[in-house]
Amino acid sequence: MKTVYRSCSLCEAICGLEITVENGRVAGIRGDKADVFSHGHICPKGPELKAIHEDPDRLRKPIRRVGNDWHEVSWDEALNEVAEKIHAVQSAHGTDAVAYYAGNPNVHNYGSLLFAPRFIARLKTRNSYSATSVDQLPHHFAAQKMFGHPLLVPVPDVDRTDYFLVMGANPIASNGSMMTAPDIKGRLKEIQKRKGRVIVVDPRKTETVRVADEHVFVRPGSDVYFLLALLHVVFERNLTKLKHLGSEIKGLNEIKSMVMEFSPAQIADVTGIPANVTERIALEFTSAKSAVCYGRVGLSTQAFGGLCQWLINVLNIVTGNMDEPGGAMFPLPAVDTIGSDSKSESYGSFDSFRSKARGLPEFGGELPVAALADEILYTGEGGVRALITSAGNPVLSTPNGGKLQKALGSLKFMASVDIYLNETTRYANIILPPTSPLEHDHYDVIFNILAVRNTARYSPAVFDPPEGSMHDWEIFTELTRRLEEVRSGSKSKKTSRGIKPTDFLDRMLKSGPYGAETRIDLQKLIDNPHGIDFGPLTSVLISRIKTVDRKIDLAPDLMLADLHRLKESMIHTKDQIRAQSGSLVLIGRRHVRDNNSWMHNVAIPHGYGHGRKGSRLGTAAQHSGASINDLTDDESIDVLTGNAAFSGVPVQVRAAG
Ligand SMILES: Nc1nc2c(c(=O)[nH]1)N[C@H]1C(S)=C(S)[C@@H](COP(=O)(O)OP(=O)(O)OC[C@H]3O[C@@H](n4cnc5c(=O)[nH]c(N)nc54)[C@H](O)[C@@H]3O)O[C@H]1N2
Ligand SMILES: Nc1nc2c(c(=O)[nH]1)N[C@H]1C(S)=C(S)[C@@H](COP(=O)(O)OP(=O)(O)OC[C@H]3O[C@@H](n4cnc5c(=O)[nH]c(N)nc54)[C@H](O)[C@@H]3O)O[C@H]1N2
Ligand code: SF4
Ligand SMILES: [Mo]
Repeated sequence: MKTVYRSCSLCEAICGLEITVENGRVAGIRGDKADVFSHGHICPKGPELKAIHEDPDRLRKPIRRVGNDWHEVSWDEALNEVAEKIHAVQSAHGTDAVAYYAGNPNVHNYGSLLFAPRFIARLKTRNSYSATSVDQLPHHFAAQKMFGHPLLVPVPDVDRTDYFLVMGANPIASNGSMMTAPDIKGRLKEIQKRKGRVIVVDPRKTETVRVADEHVFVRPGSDVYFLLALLHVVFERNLTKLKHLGSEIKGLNEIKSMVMEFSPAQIADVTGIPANVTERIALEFTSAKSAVCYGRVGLSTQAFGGLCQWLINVLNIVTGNMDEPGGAMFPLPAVDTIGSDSKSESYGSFDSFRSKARGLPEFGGELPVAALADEILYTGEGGVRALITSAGNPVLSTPNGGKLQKALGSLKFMASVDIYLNETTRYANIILPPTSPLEHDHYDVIFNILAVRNTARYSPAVFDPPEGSMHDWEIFTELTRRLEEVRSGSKSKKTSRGIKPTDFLDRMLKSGPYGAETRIDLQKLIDNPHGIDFGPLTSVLISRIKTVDRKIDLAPDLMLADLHRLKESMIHTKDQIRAQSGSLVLIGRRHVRDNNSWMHNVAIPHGYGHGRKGSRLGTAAQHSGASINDLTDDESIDVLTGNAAFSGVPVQVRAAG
């Protein structure tokens, strides 16, 4: 019997787990009480890592599709075929003819996070997509434009705030997002214990609303007006406080004149929020000892998602709550990819090229995934003819999934790196299944950049990888090597097992912000299996700003320009509300036992629709409901950022025949 301590890779809370192993099998998974960050907390999903590991439906060998049948093939054959087909399609139709899609679990897997980028770069394609553009893209967009780096995303300092204004997030079900905070329920209760308040702005009475002090109902998609009106009150009553950021910002006057047009009374019809409520919340926010506004998926997936995330930052800044305890703060992670990033400009590129069919701009080198189906269906020169996916299920997770499904059927070649045969990977010609989450080590490179406390924890593998299996990162390394070989027509002398994720980790830890001070390296993390605590967040923003002039831009040109679209839309919306009173709009949600489109084999109840033909999941999953994304529209995007706008979809409901 042995006990292994590691973080849970299923959601952003990164809870510490205590996993006991007996006779080569998981005997139990509990919360690790000694964990420096999560102190024993877990949710019902954590223990399901055992079920995923043991799930007979989980793929363990590469498989090839012949017609509707799947056959096992050797790794060597499978990897060669993928490399050869990529090369063949690119030779015939150009490098852009091969597209790449990265799904959500990649950010929970440091091997793929660190090694997939090199493969994607070698594909030399403009058709790179990810789940970012159906999720948090507006956060990165606002961060890039205001602070100069897409990952300089502020997180709410929940452990010290006195006033938590939550918009479009349901952390009690999701366990928090762009805010790594294990046991968020406990942390919210602590706010209330110290006489602070939690206010939730949401169209639905959610699980989070139930533990909050106040629920503000908002008409879906109208939050941007509410944010403008809050700022209106702050400026009109001269309540701005800039504190230490006063000399670091620019654009204050532009903001001030712009919000004057949006008074609480003017936006009341559109948002459904009475003027006196908006005014009161603005006053409470500015008079609280500390306050923070936080907006998540419900805000990002709107037609004005980019403006929403921008205005949230502006509100926190002009009320003296940015980079201050209890406000929105910036973590200083032990592996600091922001601090070490010298060319942030290229990482945060925007509109340096556009998608062929719809002319949508790229951000950070990626095109909006809402454009993918059209790129595949584009028959002219430059259309997508082959697709590689990694850890994703865009047929269920992206708008108008039915259209994408049809498009996938028309591809010349598709390959997927995934542990399941799902509604998307079933269109692949080859599926390359990596090791299970318990068979590889892990370090939370991304979530420590978004965490409410500075900590570090290394997760060793629980089991050795089975003979003849491959990790995600090894698959990418091998694909890169073989692609180079077929391209050059000669065997490469390089061995594929050169640098490992741990080499990178050790180096980054040593050169990171705590490397010299606490002599932190991989060995030190191994010696501290419950993690190392570096304490609460500190004011670090000024030293981390990456804009060219080192100023925080409160009023980026692109945001100001997008306000014109907003003003037109406001007139529009008022007409629509009058015309369609009583009609319904569809919004998204999450269930605590869910994980996007997967885990439906092992946990109960977004991402349904497994009843589609060809689904191989268990019958429970197959009968568990329809896909919301069969109803959402791929044409409906936030024009500014390209993020899918699939919350607030007008629908008609009638009795089934
Ligand atoms: N209508 C609507 N649609 C939404 C949303 C919404 O709120 N409403 N939310 C959106 C959001 S926020 C997101 S993030 C997307 C998610 O959308 P996607 O990222 O496209 O889909 P997931 O369901 O997360 O796909 C997970 C896949 O990864 C595989 N997988 C799990 N672990 C690993 C691993 O370690 N390695 C590999 N190679 N594969 C692995 C699983 O088998 C599964 O097939 O959905 C979006 N879609
Ligand atoms: N249990 C579980 N946890 C998860 C996931 C999961 O599938 N299951 N997925 C993970 C992923 S990939 C992500 S990105 C995070 C997301 O984490 P959260 O952002 O917390 O996501 P949701 O729980 O979907 O909460 C979104 C809320 O937005 C509200 N909403 C919808 N439209 C609007 C609107 O127009 N305005 C406002 N104000 N609110 C609106 C919805 O009613 C809902 O309460 O969760 C992660 N954690
Ligand atoms: S809250 Fe998230 S990280 Fe914690 S156990 Fe549940 S799924 Fe895992
Ligand atoms: Mo997500």
